[in-house]
Amino acid sequence: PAGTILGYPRIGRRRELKRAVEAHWSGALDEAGLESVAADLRRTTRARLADLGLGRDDSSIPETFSFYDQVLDVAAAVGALPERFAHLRAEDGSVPLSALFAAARGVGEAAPLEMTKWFDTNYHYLVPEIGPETRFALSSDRFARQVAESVADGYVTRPVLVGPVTFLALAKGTDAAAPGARPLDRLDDLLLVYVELLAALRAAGAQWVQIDEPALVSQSLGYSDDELATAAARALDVLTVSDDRPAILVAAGYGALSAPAWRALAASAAEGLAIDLTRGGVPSPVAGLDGKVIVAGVVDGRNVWRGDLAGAADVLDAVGGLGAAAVAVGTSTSLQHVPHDLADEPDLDPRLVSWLAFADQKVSQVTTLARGLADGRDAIAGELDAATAALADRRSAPGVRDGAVRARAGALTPADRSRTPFEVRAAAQDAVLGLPALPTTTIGSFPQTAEIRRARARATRGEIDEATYEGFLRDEIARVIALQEDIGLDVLVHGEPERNDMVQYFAENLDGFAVTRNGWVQSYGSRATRPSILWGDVSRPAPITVPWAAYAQSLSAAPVKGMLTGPVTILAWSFVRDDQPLGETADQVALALRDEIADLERAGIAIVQVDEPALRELLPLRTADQPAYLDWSVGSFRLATAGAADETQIHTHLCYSEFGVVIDAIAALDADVTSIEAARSRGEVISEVAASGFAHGIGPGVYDIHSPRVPSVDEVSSLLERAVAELDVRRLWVNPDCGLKTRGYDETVASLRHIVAAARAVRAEVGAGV
Ligand code: THG
Ligand code: ZN
Repeated sequence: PAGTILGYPRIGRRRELKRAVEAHWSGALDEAGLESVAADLRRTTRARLADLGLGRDDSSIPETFSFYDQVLDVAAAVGALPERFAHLRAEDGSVPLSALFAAARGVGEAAPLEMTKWFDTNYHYLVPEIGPETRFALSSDRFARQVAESVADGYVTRPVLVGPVTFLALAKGTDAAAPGARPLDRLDDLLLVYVELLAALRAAGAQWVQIDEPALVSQSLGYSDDELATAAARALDVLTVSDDRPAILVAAGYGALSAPAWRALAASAAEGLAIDLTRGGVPSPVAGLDGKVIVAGVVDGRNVWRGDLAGAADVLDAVGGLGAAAVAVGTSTSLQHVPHDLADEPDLDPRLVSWLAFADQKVSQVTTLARGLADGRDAIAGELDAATAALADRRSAPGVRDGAVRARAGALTPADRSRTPFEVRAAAQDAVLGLPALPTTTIGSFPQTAEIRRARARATRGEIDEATYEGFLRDEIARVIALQEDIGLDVLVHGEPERNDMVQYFAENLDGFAVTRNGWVQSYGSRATRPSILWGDVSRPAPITVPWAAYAQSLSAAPVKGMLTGPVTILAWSFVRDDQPLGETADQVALALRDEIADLERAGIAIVQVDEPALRELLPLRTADQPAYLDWSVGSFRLATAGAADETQIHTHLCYSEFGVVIDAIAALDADVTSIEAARSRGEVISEVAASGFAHGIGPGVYDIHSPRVPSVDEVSSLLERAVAELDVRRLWVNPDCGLKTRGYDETVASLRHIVAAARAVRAEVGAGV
């Protein structure tokens, strides 16, 4: 194929798949109905991609449909779902759709597979559990059926599988694993099933198969570059032995290949290699490329910028010098990380639109560049010039560079990122706040009820006027404040009823951002977000959260926390401009938040929480890149918060418990109090925090809000006792492990009453009084 993409969004332009899957889960749509919606989506996708110029019958169109997750699909196909789901198999041993969904969502006592981030994207996959007891066997014909379906439709498309090395490298070991044993040790056993799977794809009519091996770009999976490269070489040796298979395209997106991986792939008998050329330069020539097609990933699969098309054409020329048998144009990754189509965004400023490319526009860029490869650059001169002109327009457009923002950022000094020593601040804060030992609080959001969502939707549609909507929000805040006082919490929140999404809310209220109407991107399973587009210099036209926080504080004598989202998280969950270093953009957001904190202080708010749940998410995959990231990310948080008075207590919240590499960074944030997840790891993180010497305030989450289960008072007390034993009791806080937005009120109230009771009991035990 002359041009191809490594994958395409699969949720549907209007989230058709989400609706169908959730209808199926609720019992409103039977399995046949769901399968038929899915088949329609696949059919529409193939037709759309052919219309955009990908070949109908030359394997350029990838098949990347998934009901839930591409890693889960492979786990099901190779029979690697954990034993606790074995009883859900069909009589012939195959894995039905119901078992796939059970593994994703849990059923009865059987907990779902864990979910974690797919490389450094905002997509989350389900983590396979692999141990000595895992018996690999071909257990689903779903991949082959999709190939047959496309053939019947008049296409020859390219099935896509997460590759064996990546599948195992992303897996976690089971309890049955011997000490030191790792999932990748099971490679040879797994390969036997891949050989069968490839034969089945061939029999169904596939001429090419794409084997995704992005693990080969990562140093964050617990395997060395050499281990992964050796495993890839072994895998391709085995997979290419038989002729009873499609040609193999090994795809390694999400970054530059390690040198050993590049050599191993080139030396293998795979027929094609797809590489990411948007991060790092063109790799050096190596032996073995002469028999291969290189799919040059010059179109970025994970940002929304139209980009430099002429520059991409230059890179293609350079790839031509590597001596491969052929060069094709590709995307750097699957397009699953970007929205479907700019044509669905009638509200966006046309000038901004002219700088952007969503999935369909990126497919057109690929086919344009492919035409240039085939017919020469002159044939696409018009398109190249138009892209170059759009870039120039973007550079000079109003708002992209704001003199006042730049002057302020340019005048920053290290003093702007540092506060007085923690002990001094802590004493000043204790005097102002007068909190008991083990103060109780929540992370910020209260349940977003159907009523709140309905009111917001009606306000958006103009069915109720602004004053009515604001009145509704004030009543909601008053209700949440009264409830927290009744429960007996020490530090209150206003509950965030005015926010749809903690990032989109700030994007809507800051200059430099645009928000989309239909720009959904799958986050996991049936869930999606609409990332905002950060296109210009960021500034704050007016206070954002202050009126809500001040109103809430006016209702109670207890301190009410101001609630902000931190600069790193705002960047991590948006599409961010690519024309300047992330650190510069982060500092602009930080300055806007710094002003917001100053206004909150003036409004009488004594505690401000600046959440950074994504701090760990943006950590680069390669260790050499990590220190620079931690430097700017921590620096921007400190810039946002260091203007606060000593008496103002700065909190932060992080949504995970894998401290490891980031513990030093968390300490460097210099927040007065940090709340983290601890409940799901049964408090192990408490020991990690203690061992790290972390000496600021810490709120290890005492129960898991991701489940509706109400924790008992005893359970919470024992977690607190463990924390008291290991950490400085003066620094301990008591809170759930995340926001309560997705929970119902019944379980929320019951759980919060239990943690307040547990905190009081443990206070009495340690003699701290109530
Ligand atoms: N906000 C944003 N990005 C995020 C998160 C967030 N990325 C990481 C993490 N949190 C992802 N988690 C979720 C959890 C729930 C949902 C999406 C991502 C979700 N979405 C609704 C859905 O798909 O039905 C739609 C939400 C909406 O209407 O805006 O439930 O918190 N920016
Ligand atoms: Zn959280």
